[in-house]
Amino acid sequence: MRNHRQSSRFALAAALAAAAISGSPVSAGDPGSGNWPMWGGTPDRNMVSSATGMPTEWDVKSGKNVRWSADLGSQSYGNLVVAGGMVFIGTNNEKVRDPKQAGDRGVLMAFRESNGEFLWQQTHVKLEAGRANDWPFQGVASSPLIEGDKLYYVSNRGVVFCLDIQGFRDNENDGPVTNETLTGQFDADVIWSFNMIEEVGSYPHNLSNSSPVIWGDLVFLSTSNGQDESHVNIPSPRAPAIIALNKTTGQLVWEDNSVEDRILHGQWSTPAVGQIGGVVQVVSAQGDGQVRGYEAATGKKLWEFDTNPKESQWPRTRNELISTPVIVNGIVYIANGQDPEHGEGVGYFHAIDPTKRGEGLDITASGSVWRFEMHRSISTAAVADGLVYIADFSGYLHCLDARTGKLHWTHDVLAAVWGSPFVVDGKVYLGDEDGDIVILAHAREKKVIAELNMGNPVYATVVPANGALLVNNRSRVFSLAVK
Ligand SMILES: [Ca+2]
Ligand SMILES: [Ca+2]
Repeated sequence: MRNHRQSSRFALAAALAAAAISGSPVSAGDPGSGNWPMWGGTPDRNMVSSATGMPTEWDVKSGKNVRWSADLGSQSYGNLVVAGGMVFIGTNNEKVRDPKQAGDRGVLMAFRESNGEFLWQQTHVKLEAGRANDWPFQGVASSPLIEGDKLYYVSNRGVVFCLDIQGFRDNENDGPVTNETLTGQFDADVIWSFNMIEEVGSYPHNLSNSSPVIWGDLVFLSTSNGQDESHVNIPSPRAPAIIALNKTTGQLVWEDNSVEDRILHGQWSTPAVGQIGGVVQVVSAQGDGQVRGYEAATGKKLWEFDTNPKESQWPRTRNELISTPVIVNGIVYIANGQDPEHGEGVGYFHAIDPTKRGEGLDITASGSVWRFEMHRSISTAAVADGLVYIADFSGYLHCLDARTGKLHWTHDVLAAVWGSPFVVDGKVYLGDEDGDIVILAHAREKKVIAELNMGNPVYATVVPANGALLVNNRSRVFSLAVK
């Protein structure tokens, strides 16, 4: 038993986990703009960037190679994004910035990218139902998405928001929503919102955490619909697992509920979008342990793949899906696992070819390119130059051959991993619960370059943007750059 891997009380990695080269929404790569405008940078969610000049040494105590840092709340399970000269991140309200908005809340904060100046925030009181739907002090765990001057994310109350990235600092109240009660320069300007609990009947288990993804006019989200606190009942078996909203109006365009009453626990994965077999598809990892692909424009279900062996049994050997699917060259890569609260266990990492066809829509047999047995994981993969990096919750980072799944090497970080490996500048960066970030060579042979401590647990994934490496620990965000 490795006690140091024990995790603090529930928290949904999620977004993190909670789990590239052009601006085109269907190509694998980084956005190519210097920014990092969504979880994974682009809709394929691959944790890879073409940025260079990333720091490999810094010291958060002495300030070496630290451009700036800024306070967050006490727990920050979302992942930051960078766009429009700003950094956006979800956290909780233990760093109260407005006495009128005190107490336990989910918070989305905006900072200036150049110097870390706090710009504005949106806060949300907790759901009245309490921990069943909105776990205390977990904050906002959705990673926002920025497109143009609009920001999309999901609050701890299960509400999808579209905000103006300038807030009220542009002296304009953007609509249709114009009845905000707080309209100061540090407050958020809401454009529209969509309440997934009221509108589609979602019953989020412990927390709503989905990170939005956009293709065309549509924004796609997981509803986080799940079991109640009994861990037996599913109060809302008819609620969709995934929805598509019009990004301009916030209106529901399509929804799908293929999971029905087979939710193992919660639904905390986040969708990806990519071109597969000539079709733009939304790929969604759902609460029955299955990954499903949909035609993005219509919601027509195209395929489904079970990530668990037939004989497996929840919760001992059957897993849920918290990691985000990654789409590279038409192949879907994803790990299964369980809520960190459930501890360690066996898990699987899959490479899936969704162009294969099987019985009906089930491609579990025909679509399996390869499978790698590891520990349970809530991390998302990084795929670059024929190599796949995937970490598991037990603290092992694996480097696999992308074509065959053959193991090249494993590195043990000796602590639980909630975040995801990230490939940038010829290196792999990975944070852990001990607060360390390990840097290894992006190569077929294992080479550790550095291990640097961030002061407290790192549940997030590093983000390269405009020459800096941004990363947050539980309570602080840092911009790191070679001076
Ligand atoms: Ca405005
Ligand atoms: Ca407004």
